[in-house]
Amino acid sequence: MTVAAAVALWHRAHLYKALACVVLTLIAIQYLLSGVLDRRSIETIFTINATRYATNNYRNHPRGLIIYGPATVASLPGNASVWPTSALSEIAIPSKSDTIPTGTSGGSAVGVPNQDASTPNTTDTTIQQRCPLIPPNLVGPVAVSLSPTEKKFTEVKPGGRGFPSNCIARHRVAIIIPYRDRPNHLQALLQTLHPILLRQQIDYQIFIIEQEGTGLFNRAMLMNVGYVEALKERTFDCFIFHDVDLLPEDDRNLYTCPEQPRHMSVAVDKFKYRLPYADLFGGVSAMTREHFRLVNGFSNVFWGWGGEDDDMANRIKARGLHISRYPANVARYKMLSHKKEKANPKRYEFLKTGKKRFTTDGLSNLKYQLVDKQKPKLYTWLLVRLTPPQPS
Ligand code: NGS
Repeated sequence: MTVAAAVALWHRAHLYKALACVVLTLIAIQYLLSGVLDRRSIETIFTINATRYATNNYRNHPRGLIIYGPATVASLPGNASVWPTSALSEIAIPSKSDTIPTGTSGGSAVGVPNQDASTPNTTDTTIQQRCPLIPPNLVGPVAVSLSPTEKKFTEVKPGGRGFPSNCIARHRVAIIIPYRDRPNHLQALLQTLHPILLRQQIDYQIFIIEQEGTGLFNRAMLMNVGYVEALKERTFDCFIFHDVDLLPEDDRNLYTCPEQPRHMSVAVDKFKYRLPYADLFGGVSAMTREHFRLVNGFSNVFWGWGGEDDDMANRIKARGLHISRYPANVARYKMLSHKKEKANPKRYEFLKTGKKRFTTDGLSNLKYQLVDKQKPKLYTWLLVRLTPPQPS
């Protein structure tokens, strides 16, 4: 081969390389543009980022999205006008699935007020618009106060119900709070929660499920009762299970249910705003009505402190679901101080054998008596007598 022929060959090889680069760049641009509104591609991005955070020990980095298991961004809130860029680096786009639920559980078509629950006022025919995907009045971090204030909450209806007055809510949410003997905590939580939920433009109702008597507390069973009793009132499509001692510190932590069960109290001051372990599902968590039924609710066998939330995490995984989370700089909570409760010595044993009981222990064998029910201004209160499940 002559020198000239070799040079020509060399040039041609470079030309092919340059062409390949151009083609790849065009494919990448097209992929990015088409993927921007495509949830699947966002999921891929999230999966990559989640892996990066996990492998780099950034799991609890305040800017890190924490999603364990296959990532989902089903209803991660996202809108550049509301979310600070620090939170938005991985959550930039409202997902298509963060829309009004459809089907039997769902909301109405646009412009048609929903007669069930999302309609602010069924007699008000002037309200025709669904609320925006991203609530416009969020403020971000909120100051939490432990001292009771004299707020009037004129927008809250008896029984602790609220809904937006100028648009049709996208979410019908029951907030279930297992309760006994913590009046100050309850007061502080209600004062914090109502303004946040109103700003989030959710159609919601707060249920306090109080366990009668002084026997061992059964948080899980109370939450099962809350689910059953709330559904007797209205067809809620989302359930938030909320400890009474956790005050939300940021209103961007939306009280809604994404496509996957969501652990909401990711960063708690007691744990220095770090997630203690990957499968934690305690504190505050959100599940759709369907998912909660699918996993047969919580187990009823956990009397005393601990383990029932871990059992729920196991149920979630056993059903092929996974726990999703908002970033730790948004999903922040302050824990109110209280005496440490007596831990259930059997909790690890129950956790180990839990799988055998998933289908027989939960909503399916729940027994209780409703002793009293009242609707004061800020919540719906139910006093219940729990019947321990018979050993199966
Ligand atoms: C774990 C408990 C969970 C509990 C979590 C955080 O150890 O039920 O601590 O608790 N699991 C077991 O005991 C098996 S906290 O300090 O927030 O009350 O939710």
